[in-house]
Amino acid sequence: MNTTEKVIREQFPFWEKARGANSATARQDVLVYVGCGTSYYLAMSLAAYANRAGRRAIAVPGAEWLNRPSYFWSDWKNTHVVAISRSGETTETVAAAKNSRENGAFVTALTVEADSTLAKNSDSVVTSPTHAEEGIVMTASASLMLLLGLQMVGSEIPASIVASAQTLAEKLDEVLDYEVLDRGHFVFLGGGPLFGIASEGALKLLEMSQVMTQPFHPLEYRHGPISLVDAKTAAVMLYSTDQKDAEMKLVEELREKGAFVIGIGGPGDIELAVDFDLSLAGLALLPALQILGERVAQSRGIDTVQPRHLTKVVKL
Ligand code: F1P
Repeated sequence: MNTTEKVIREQFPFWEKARGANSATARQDVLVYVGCGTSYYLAMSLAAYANRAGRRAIAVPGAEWLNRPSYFWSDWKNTHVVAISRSGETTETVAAAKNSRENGAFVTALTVEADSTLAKNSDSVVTSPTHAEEGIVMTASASLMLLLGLQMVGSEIPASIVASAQTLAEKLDEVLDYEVLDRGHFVFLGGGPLFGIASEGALKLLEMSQVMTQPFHPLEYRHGPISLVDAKTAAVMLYSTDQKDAEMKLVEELREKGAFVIGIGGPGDIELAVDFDLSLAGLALLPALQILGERVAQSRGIDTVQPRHLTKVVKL
């Protein structure tokens, strides 16, 4: 087992440590979640959960919030920026946090690096320890920061969700075979807070295995992208509770066109039942999606410890 897989499998004790800990509450301002790459996808999911919890929230990529904030929101004094970064050193995120503070916003660093530049340049820090061996590809830290971010907007993370996440990852791992691993185009479908999770699943698989991936809101997929579906396509459907019938219909359509479907929480060629509160589903789904990325990479003989063209921190 390489260290990427080891970190994915060993992340759950860190969730336990983070549950209920260090969760400074989000202020009653407009919440602007900012980050790059995986951290931006966490931002998207967290903004959706925050809005559902009665806050007003948006997610903005680090460089956009730094360079053109007025296209998103510009009442700085009533803004709580949650700057998300595993390393706390990503140039755009750090600069966006500094700029937000200079303009009068309150800034929280959501990071696993408590001594990072980002942490030092924020008004408060939300952090918790994670696996020391995590490499270039972000896995355990992503789950952990999502957990901490959910706690900031009042979500209680039950112990059962930790066990469910682990079980789901193990179950998916058991059923993956060459029928799916060999596909050359992966589509990740998820709505509401699960769109950020689908986006992260797509990024993870792409980074790890160099296979083309795309995320979409489920019903958006029928408006053009479906023209790409053929027998080389695999689709991962992250089912919701509120739109499940429409999502099941879409899955039927994809299967008719030759796609192999992994259904999480509903039907597919592989069907994985879920036993957790779907309102927290994003968190519980992440380890399974991380394992999928690792397995596709392994089936192609790609070492995820040294992913092509990637570095742990992107600095400009
Ligand atoms: C953000 C990030 C990662 C990506 C890559 C480069 O890092 O974009 O999501 O996988 O490794 O950096 P961070 O700001 O969360 O440290």
